[in-house]
Amino acid sequence: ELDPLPALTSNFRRILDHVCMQCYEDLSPTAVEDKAREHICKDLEVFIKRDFKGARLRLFGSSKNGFGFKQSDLDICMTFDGIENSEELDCIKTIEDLARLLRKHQDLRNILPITSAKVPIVKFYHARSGLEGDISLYNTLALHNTQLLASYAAIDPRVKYLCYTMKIFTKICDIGDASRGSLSSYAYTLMVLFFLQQRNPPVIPVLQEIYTDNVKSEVPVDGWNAYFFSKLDELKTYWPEHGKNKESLGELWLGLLRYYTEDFDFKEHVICIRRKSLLTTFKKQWTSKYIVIEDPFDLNHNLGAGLSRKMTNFIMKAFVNGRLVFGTPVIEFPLEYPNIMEYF
Ligand code: 3AT
Ligand code: MG
Repeated sequence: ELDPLPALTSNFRRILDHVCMQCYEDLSPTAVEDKAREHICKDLEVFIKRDFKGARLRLFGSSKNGFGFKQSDLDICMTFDGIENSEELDCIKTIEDLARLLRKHQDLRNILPITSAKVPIVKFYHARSGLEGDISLYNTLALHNTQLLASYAAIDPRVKYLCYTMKIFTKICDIGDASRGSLSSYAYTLMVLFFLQQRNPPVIPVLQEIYTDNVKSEVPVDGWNAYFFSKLDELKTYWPEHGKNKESLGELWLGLLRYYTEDFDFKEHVICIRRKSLLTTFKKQWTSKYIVIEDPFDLNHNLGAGLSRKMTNFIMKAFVNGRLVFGTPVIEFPLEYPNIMEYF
């Protein structure tokens, strides 16, 4: 029932490329800002080591995956040397003790332990940087999925441009906040990666299906296999399609909006980045939801599980509108556009 789109003019193609590129230029942190994030994490680690012997803090999420905004939160994972997993730990007590200690740190405000959630965390505001953050315990799979996303971002520069464009699109359309019933940035990033894997020719491979020695490697983490091919300098040897896709950024961005509004059958298939062949919602027994996104490591986790029917429709409408807006040529790129920071 969608109206056909007119053909892209070469001028409009350039405008689309420019818009996608600008999303990255405007909002990605500088090298100095990246350093500052590392510095805050290290400083907090030194601070908590006074009370928590053997504690380690590591950044993950968009501070590390290559798709961070200047204002993105600091996602920090806490572990202890010599303790393998959180089962050996009283998580709720640790979080409460940690919150008590963090209140004494001079740069931190609004310390808030949340122990009722599935993953207990302490939230904080770092006053000197203006960044919010949270510390979780043994969020080990998230460390691995962060590395997986970072590897995809390193394969082709179009990956990070498109993921930024997608994140900005979802913020502006107000469909990118999992705490308010929509999907997380992480879920939308998986949607971009899946599209790029399914494109013909593909822009990126399926790193979880590339093995160097023909034996299925295993990296066991919390009962799941977190293996993926990470020797990116040897990728060409194992993935001959590398570099075959020559589409421009704008073509891919519009291609993505068209893919999720015209081609992809949400009822039938799962958005799944760990394999090339399509996975059915039937096989997963995930037929009660319309948007189904499988976590690449925790295969029981459907990132769309929390979506209401109403929110699902709202998200799909945003994609339909996006297809129309980005698919209808304009002559000139508006020089005056609303300050994009207002949306964050
Ligand atoms: P922002 O720039 O902060 O919006 P992000 O990628 O850091 O993007 P979040 O802060 O929401 O996203 O999440 C931090 C990391 O936690 C990202 C991912 O490694 C993990 N994560 C987030 N949501 C999920 C989820 N639903 N399932 C599994 N891992 C998740
Ligand atoms: Mg984050």
